[in-house]
Amino acid sequence: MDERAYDERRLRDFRAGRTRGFSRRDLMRLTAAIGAGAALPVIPAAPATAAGPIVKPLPEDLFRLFGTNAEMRWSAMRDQGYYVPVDRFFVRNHTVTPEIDPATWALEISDLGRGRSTFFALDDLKRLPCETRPVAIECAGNGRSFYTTQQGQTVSGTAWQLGAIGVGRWKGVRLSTVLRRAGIGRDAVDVQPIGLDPNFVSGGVDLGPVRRPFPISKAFDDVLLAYELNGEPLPADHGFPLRVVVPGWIGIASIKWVGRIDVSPEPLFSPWNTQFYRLFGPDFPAEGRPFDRQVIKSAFELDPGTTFPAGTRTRLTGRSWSAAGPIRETTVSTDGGVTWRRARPYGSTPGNVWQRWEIDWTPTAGDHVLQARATDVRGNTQPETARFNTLGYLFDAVVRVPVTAA
Ligand SMILES: Nc1nc2c(c(=O)[nH]1)N[C@H]1C(S)=C(S)[C@@H](COP(=O)(O)O)O[C@H]1N2
Ligand SMILES: [Mo]
Repeated sequence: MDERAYDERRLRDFRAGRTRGFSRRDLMRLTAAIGAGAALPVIPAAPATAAGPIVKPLPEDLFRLFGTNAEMRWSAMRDQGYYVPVDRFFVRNHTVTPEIDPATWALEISDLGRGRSTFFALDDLKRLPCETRPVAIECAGNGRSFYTTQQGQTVSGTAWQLGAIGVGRWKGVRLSTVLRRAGIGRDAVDVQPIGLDPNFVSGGVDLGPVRRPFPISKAFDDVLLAYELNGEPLPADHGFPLRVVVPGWIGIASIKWVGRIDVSPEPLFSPWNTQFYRLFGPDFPAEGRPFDRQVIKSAFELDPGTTFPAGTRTRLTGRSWSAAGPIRETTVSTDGGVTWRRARPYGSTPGNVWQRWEIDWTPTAGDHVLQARATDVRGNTQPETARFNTLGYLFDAVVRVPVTAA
C-alpha cells in the first residue's frame, strides 16, 4: 500500500474539513485552549485502574528513565540475541500502565457506518488462527535528543537517545481475521484502535484516550492483534491483554491495552495524527505534514562515554534497521568520519527487522568519535543531518558516539 498517498489524501481531507472524531475546528479550539484550561468535547474515560506508571523493574544498568517512559540502554543489547528481552524492552506510556482483568475484558469492534458493535473475549481471539511475527516497535521520536546535541536545534518531547526501539516476536490474530468475523461494511476507509489507559491530558485539556487511525488497507495487510511477546503472555507495560502491532509504522500506531476499534466509512482524526506525530516547522505546511512510516538508523551496543583499553583490539558491535527494507550494508568510522570501513553483518534476520554487525578496532589512547551509517536495499542511507521538525521526529542522521581509550 502507498502510505505517502494516504498521508496526502488525509492532509487534503483535513484541510477541507472532511474529518470525523477530531476536526480542524477542534484543533483550532484546542490550540486556543492550551494554557487557558478549557475542555474539548470529551470522549468517555477508560474504566481502568492504574497498576503504576510502569510495572516492571527498571534497573539503572538496562534503562534510562524519563517520567512515565524508559528507554533501553544500548549496552544492554551486547551479547543478546536477535530479539529484545522483555526485561530491557523500552516503555513509552502517555500516562500509566492500567490494570486490566482479562476475564471481564472484551474487544469491541465498532462499525460506525452501520452503528453496530461486535465483541470478542480474549479466549475467542485465541481460538482464531494465530500468527507469530518479528516486528520492531519504535517511537517516532527515537533519537530526538540528537537534534539538540548534534544539530543545535530546540525540539519538544522526550529526549530519547537511540533506545526507544524494541524488536519482539509478537503472537496474535490478524486484524483482518477479526474484522472479517465482525462483518464490517465494505465502505470502511479507516480503523482506529483506542487504548484503555487513562485519558491523556495536555496543557489542562483532556484529549481523551490514546488513539490514532490508520487506513483499512493497512488493517487488511499486515496488522496483528497481539496477546504474546517473545513466547510469554503480553506483559502489563506492553499492552496486556491485547495490543495492536503495526509493522513498519511509528510506535504510536501500535496501540496498547486496546479496548475498542472503530471502523469508519469516513476518514478519522485524533490529536495523535493532527497535533502530535506530524511534522511541523519551516520545511512543512502550516498544518503539519502527516507521516506514518519509520526511517533508517544504526546503533552501537555500548553507552556513550565508554572507556576501552588503549592499544588492545576490541570488537565493536551494533545493529541497523530500516522500515523500508533489509539493510544492505553498514559502514563504521572510528575517526570522526574521516575514514569508513564496512562492518561484518552476522546472525539470522527473521523478518529482516534489523541486522546485527561487528567490526574490530584497536584504539590509540585518547578521545574518539564512533559513527555507523546504514544503507538499505532500496538505497536509503543515513544522512549527515536529519530534517528539523519542532517535535523532533524521525531522526535518521548518523549519530556521533564519544568514547575514550586509556
Ligand atoms: N494505549 C496506549 N498505546 C500506546 C501508547 C500509550 O501511551 N497508550 N504509547 C504509544 C507509543 S508513543 C509508543 S512509542 C509505543 C511504545 O510501546 P512499548 O511501551 O510497548 O515499547 O506504544 C504506543 N501505544
Ligand atoms: Mo512513541
